[in-house]
Amino acid sequence: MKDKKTVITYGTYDMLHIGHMKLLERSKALGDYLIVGVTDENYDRSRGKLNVVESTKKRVKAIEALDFVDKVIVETHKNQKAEDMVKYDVDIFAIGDDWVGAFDYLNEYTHVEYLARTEGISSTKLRRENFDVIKMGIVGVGRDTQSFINESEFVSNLKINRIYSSDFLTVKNFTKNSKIIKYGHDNYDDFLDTSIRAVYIDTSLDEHYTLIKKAILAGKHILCENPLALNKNELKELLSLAKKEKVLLLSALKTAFLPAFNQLLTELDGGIIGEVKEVRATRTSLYKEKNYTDEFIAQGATNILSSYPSLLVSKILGKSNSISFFDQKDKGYDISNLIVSQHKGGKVGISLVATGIKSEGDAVISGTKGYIYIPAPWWLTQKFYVRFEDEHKTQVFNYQFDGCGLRYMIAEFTSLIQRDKRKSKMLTPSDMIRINRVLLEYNERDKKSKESKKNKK
Ligand code: C2G
Repeated sequence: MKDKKTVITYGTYDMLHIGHMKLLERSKALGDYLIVGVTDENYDRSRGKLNVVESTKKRVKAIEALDFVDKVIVETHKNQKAEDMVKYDVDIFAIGDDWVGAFDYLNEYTHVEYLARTEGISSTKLRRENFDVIKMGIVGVGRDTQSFINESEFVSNLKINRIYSSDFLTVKNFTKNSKIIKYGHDNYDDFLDTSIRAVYIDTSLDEHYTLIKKAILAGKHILCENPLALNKNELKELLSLAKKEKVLLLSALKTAFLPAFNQLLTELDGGIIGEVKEVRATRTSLYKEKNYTDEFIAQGATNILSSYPSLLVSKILGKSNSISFFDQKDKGYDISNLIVSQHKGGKVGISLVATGIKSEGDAVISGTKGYIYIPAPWWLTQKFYVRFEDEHKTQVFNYQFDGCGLRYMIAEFTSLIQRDKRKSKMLTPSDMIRINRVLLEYNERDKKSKESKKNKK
C-alpha cells in the first residue's frame, strides 16, 4: 500500500488567475502530492492556443512559487499525459470540467477526475481586458491576401480593416467583395495616415524597400514578404531605421513560426542527432503552370524562393563563411540555383531552388549520430523523422496544424506588438540578415557578371 496519494494536473496557466488557483487547490486536496504539468509554447501552439502571452519559463516560475505544489514538469506533446501517469505512478488525474470526456482514455492508467471550473474568469478575458486591439492594413492585393485575412481571424486582438493597392480598380473590387475589409486606398500616404498600427506587405519584390521605408517613418510595425530589399545597403538601412524609429520589422517567413519547425530546432539543440554537419533543402515551384505572370517569374528563382532553404540552413548552421552558386538561366534570369554555403568548422548547407525544374521538396539534416528527414513540403513542417543507423530507434514528431500555417506567424507578430517587443526569438534581425545575404549576394554577383559581359562586347 502506498503511503502518499499522487495527483497530477495540466494547464497553460497564462496570466495565472483565481480560476487556475482554485483548480490547483482542489486538485491538491484530492491527495498528498501534487504534480503540475505546464504546457510548453510549441505544444500550445500546435493544439491551437496561439495567443498565450507569457513564456513557458515565466508560467513555470509562477506555478513553482505556489507552496502547495510539490513538483512542476513541462508538457511538450500529446501522448505525454499517459507516459507521465506511468512514470510518476499517478493515482488521480484532475482537470477542469470544460474537458469532460476528453481524457476518459486515461482511466486505463489512473483515475480521472473532472473538477468544477470557476465561472466568469479566463485567460482569454484577461488578455482582452489587458491589451488593445491592433488595427492592421494590407499592402498589395495578391493571390494569398484572402488566406492571410482568413488566418488572422484566429488571432485575438487583431483587426484587419484596410487595404492599399496602387491600382484603384483592384482596391474597389476587393473591398466590395470583402466581408471584413471595408476601407480601400490607392494612395499610400493616406493609407498610412490612418489609425492602423501595423501593415502586412505583399507586393512585387522591387517595391518592398520604398513601401517599408515609408511605413517605418510613419511609425507602423511591418510584416513583409521576404526579401525585404534587393541589395545589402538597402536592407541594412531598413533594419537600422526600424530600430531607430522603434518599430517592429519582420520578414513574413511563415516556416520560422510553425510549432513543428521550432520543435525541430529544440531537438537539434538538445543533440538528438549529435553534431549537425550538413543541411540540405529543396524548394521548387513551376509558377508558369500555376498561371503566374512572366513578370513574376522574371524576378528569378533565387529571389522568389531561396529565403526558405536559407532559413533552415542559417537557423541550424549559423553564419556562412562563403557561398557558391550553380545557376541555370533562361531568358536572362535564373530558373534554378544550387546554393552551397560553408559554415564554421566546414559544415555545409545545400539548397536547391527552382521555378523551371520540379523536384522533391524535402529536407535532410545530417548529424554525427543520425539524421532528421522532413518530408515535402518541408517548409510547411508538420512532421519529421529522426533516424539512426539502427532503424528501430526511429522517432516521429507530429505537429499537424490547421489552415495554411500563416496564423502562427500572424499570432507572433501581434503578440510582439502587444508586449512592446521589437524582436522575435523565432526570427531575429541577425537571422533575417543571414537569410537575405544569400540572395543579395547572388544579385550582386549576377549584376557584376552581366556588366563585365557588356564591357567585353
Ligand atoms: N480553469 C478553471 N477555471 C477557469 C479557467 C481555467 O478551473 N475559469 C482550469 C482549467 O479547467 C484547467 C486549468 O484551470 O484544468 C488550466 O487551464 P488552462 O490554463 O486554460 O489550460 P488548459 O488548456 O485547460 O490545459 O495539457 C493541457 C491540459 O490538457 C488543458
